[in-house]
Amino acid sequence: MVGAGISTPSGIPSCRSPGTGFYSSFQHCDVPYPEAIFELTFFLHNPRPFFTWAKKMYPENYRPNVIHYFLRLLQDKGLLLRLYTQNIDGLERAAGIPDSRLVEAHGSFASATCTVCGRASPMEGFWAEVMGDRVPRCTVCTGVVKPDIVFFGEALPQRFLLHVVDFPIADLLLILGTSLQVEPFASLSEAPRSSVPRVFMNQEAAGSLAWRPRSRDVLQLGELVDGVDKLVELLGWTEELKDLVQRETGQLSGRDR
Ligand code: CNA
Ligand code: ZN
Repeated sequence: MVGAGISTPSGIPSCRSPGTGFYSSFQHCDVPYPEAIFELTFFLHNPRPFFTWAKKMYPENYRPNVIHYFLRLLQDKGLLLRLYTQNIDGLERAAGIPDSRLVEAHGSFASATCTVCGRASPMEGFWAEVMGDRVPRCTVCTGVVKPDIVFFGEALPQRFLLHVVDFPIADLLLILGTSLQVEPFASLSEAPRSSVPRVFMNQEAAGSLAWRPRSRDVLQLGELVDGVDKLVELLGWTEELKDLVQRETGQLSGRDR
């Protein structure tokens, strides 16, 4: 299970970091309260603040970091049953986690849909509008187009239900970079069998791991990159991860040229 904290080393602020979190960046915008930019009623009334933020999420702006590649290494070694992410930045996919292993629980910017007629909207046109500071509109009915990220009160994607089959058979749960405040995602932390170790790496303790700890829990508090480095070293994978990062980041920058 991962959250916004795994992407802060890629330069994407998490929600609640005081001063730098993206909720604080909306204090001066035309929004009644920061979370409103992810509420459907507010979005339909005034989509501009959302798209001002969405512009910063343009996929080319960010690259996966060592934490994403650690998850990729788990996948390459056949150890990753599933990756449940709350992030909508698409960096797990960019790091090479295949669709079949990924549950983007809060959706992603990979696709977008008209809020009026429900037609899928081509993404090139969508980004051209967003990057040009215009609200993207449906070419058929002129309705506002919304990326398929899950707003407050919206249903999670069908794939989220995979947790029903995954969690009972997992033999380790890694929880990285999340404040475990958003439901129903947060409650997945309680879904593994009670004998299954949960390894939580985050700046601070949070959620059920703070208020209902289990005897086999491992908490690695502090900077996430340091925590992941430490685990990778204990596993003897330091060189392998370094090679993977070099190979992949080389390819990504090669693609830019
Ligand atoms: P959150 O509530 O912002 O919590 C993030 C957690 O990560 C906090 O406890 C931070 O202290 C911790 N953290 C941040 N950086 C580090 C670091 N470098 N080392 C250690 N700990 C760190 O975010 P959640 O994911 O828990 O909340 C769920 C929301 C946030 C989801 O709906 C996301 O869609 C949404 N979000 C996503 C992104 C993204 O896609 N990258 C960015 C911001 C918010
Ligand atoms: Zn339409």
